[in-house]
Amino acid sequence: IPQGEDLVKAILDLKKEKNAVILAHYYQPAAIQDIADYLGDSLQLARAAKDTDADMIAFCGVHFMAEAAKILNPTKKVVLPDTQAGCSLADGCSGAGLRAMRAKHPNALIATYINCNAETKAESDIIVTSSNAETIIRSLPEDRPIIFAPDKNLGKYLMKKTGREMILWDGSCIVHEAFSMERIAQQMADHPHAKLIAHPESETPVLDLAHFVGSTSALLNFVEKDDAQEFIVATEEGILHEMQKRAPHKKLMPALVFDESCNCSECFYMKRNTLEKLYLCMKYELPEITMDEELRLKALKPIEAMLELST
Ligand code: CIZ
Ligand code: SF4
Repeated sequence: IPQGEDLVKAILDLKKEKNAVILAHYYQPAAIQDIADYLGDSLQLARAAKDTDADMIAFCGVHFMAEAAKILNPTKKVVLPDTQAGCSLADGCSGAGLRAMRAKHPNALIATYINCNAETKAESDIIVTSSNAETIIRSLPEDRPIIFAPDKNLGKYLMKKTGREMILWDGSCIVHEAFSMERIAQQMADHPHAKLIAHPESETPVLDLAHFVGSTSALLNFVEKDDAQEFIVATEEGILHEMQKRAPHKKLMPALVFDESCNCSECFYMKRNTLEKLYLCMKYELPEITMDEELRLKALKPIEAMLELST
């Protein structure tokens, strides 16, 4: 495997040779973000995957996101650097689990966060992301109960925002649950001019402390546009790379976590991807995401329902 600058060049050569596009999530290691053709959050990347005319999509993110790319654009070859790049939310909610929940609440609509695998999507009525969840929940018929899966923290936040009761699946993101309200309160006392901004996958006490709560893209926009010059950021630390590029003169601090030996929260799954593995997956076109067509069509339906409702 080439190293350093040669590695970057080899990846760019492969991209041309194979007419590939590199999509990367904001939580990816900085070197991968820098080489990507398109950087985005889960909703933006799903759209980019749907619209691309490249022959191969090298998806630098976690497994469920690469699956979503395949669901939306099945004629493309979708490869991802490491199939072990999972997600605690996706792993904690199976299609069978949702089916059992539907059996208990037969009249309910199931709204599922995009952080789930294809089987789980296939059992859902509509998919949401953190950018469009509020709008979508508000648009659901008032006379139907709502089951919300798999993130209970986002679910609780949405119930508060929309006033809609929901039956919550008991799942969470290990990265966003790592934040310590006590340590963040101390951090705010130490930096009295800093604004705390948080992703709604964080726990309620952190969200209650925050000056602003929003999706990955909303947090980026907020830091860029807001008058404040200092921010404490309660979401995965990878985002600070792009945030700092967009707001080069602002001071950005990762929010503190329970574990006092760490100074930020990193998604271990997202960080499994490396430039070396990206090179290898493009060269050998493996590991490739494949999907049974019947499952794909079932999983596509609730994603299309979401795309229709979000601008
Ligand atoms: O995986 C995540 O935690 C998030 C917030 C993904 C995304 O881009 O919405
Ligand atoms: Fe999953 Fe959390 Fe990692 Fe996002 S940050 S991929 S929700 S484990």
